[in-house]
Amino acid sequence: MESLKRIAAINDISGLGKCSLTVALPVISATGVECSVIPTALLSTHTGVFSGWTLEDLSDQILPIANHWHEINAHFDGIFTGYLANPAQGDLIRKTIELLRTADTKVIVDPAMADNGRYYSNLDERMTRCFRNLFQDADIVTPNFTEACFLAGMDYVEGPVSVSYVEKIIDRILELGPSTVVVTSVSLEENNIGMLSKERGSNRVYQAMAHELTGMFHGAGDVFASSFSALLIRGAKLSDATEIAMRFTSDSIGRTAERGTPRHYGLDFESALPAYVQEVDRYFNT
Ligand code: PXL
Repeated sequence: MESLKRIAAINDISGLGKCSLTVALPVISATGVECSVIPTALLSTHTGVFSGWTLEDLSDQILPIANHWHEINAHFDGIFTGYLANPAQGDLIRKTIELLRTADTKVIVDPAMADNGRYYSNLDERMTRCFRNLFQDADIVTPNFTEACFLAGMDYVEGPVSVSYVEKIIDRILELGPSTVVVTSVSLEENNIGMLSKERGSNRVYQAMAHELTGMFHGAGDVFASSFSALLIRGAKLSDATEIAMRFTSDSIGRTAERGTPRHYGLDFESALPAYVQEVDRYFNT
């Protein structure tokens, strides 16, 4: 029988406005994978749209938690990192990966720092340097288009872009260390949005596209990255993990728009979970 896989999710906990760990925990569990957590910061809400949020930086907790897990020989099939409260946390995460990684651990880095051509509140280009360093330890990275442009040192362009432009960005990111790059929120034509990915040593760019609903959907990147990471760690093929995670994300976006769920509260993934759990079950059990 398939053994229960375990992911260490390293991300912030924003109490309200689903993103980061309040997405990673339910989505990874629903994918049939155990989710252990190292919170990088505690916030009252995420920092997009909301103002007046509180933030407690948890930098001083990261290594003590990782050291404890190392001492008790906890095994992780995956390490999945996201939002960091400051650029210095990058080195703490690299030490954490060194402590927790074994030969069969996949490291997935989601460089959550920017969207729509701009850094999130409180963050700046020091975060790009931080993630470039962290990518040396990553197997798979999942930047959105804005983050990918910043990390590759290429101009952010609004609106549809060509596959060759995205491939150039991906090739520059592959040089930083990861063996697979998945760029999310890429528009290749009006009203379409999706993912482009490429693996080192392959010259094929894989695409998964969906119809785009207008407007900003907060936490969509976290829903995709959490589902994608858990599917991969559970053993899905890269193309299948991309497609299933994208379907779940666009289904959640569709339900958010349909039910009029306030967008800054995060994606309405709850109503998309039952169909997702069934799809995951069919995928791994047939
Ligand atoms: O969804 C990415 C994210 C994660 N964590 C915090 C954020 C954001 C985006 O705004 O503010 C705290």
